[in-house]
Amino acid sequence: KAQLTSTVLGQEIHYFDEVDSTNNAAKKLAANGCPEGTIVVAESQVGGRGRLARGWFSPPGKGIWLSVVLRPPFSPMDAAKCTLMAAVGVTRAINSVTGIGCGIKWPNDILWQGRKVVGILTEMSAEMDAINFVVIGMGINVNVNQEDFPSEIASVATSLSVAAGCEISRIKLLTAMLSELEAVYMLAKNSGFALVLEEWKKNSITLGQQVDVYGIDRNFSGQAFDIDADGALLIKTFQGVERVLAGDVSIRPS
Ligand code: BT5
Repeated sequence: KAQLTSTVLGQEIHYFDEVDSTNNAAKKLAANGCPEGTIVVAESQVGGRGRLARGWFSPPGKGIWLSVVLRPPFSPMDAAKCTLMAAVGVTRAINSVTGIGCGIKWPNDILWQGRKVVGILTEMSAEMDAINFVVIGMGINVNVNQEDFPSEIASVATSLSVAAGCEISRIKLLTAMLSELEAVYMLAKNSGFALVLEEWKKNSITLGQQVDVYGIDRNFSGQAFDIDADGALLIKTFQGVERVLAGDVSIRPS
């Protein structure tokens, strides 16, 4: 805690050697009234979660498995933008600590050379028109060896240490993440999401690409060309422009 440069995020820290999911622990704390900026970190997760009940591989000591509790004055409609905001903060931190060039794949992945190094899972509790809390979960493969990934994700996942060719200090990266995420959050709170979304676009590897979209209720293909003010991905198809607020996108190799 002495090394923290953030003033809100990480002022209350819950550290676990092993936990089912840091998001689950953070949601419990948040429901019990913990302050904004509370974080949960774990050496390992035995029930790490992705979106749509998918799993998240979280081996001990090799990653940053982190959840942050925010109580933003945003509307519940802004939840999707919290994921984009987190992606911008994490990208800044990775760039400053490692210097590897990584890019954001809409909506919640950070990739290096086409492989996932970070996944983000945002969960929200809202009543009526107000957010009670948002939990932003971030999984960063920091020092995972390539051969340690389970076979089903070995071809789509990699780590920062593989990318950089050396071990990365988890504490340096964690403190950078907290201060960058805090800065991006302040920016969104004070000036709205426009600048955050601009920065997201600059770091995006999705825009300009041919993509296949696996939406909540339909699948289609087209060219991703922009995100709108809600953070939805805009895609040119033969039928016109489609707008996707939630779903999976795969980028076609060019
Ligand atoms: C995500 O979901 O990418 C969100 C992952 C969020 C994980 C963090 S860790 C801290 C916090 N606590 C939690 O319980 N969760 C959050 P999605 O886009 O649905 O991607 C999930 C898919 O990524 C899986 O189905 C696998 O194919 C792949 N995957 C699983 N573990 C991975 C890993 N360590 N690295 C790269 N890819 C992985």
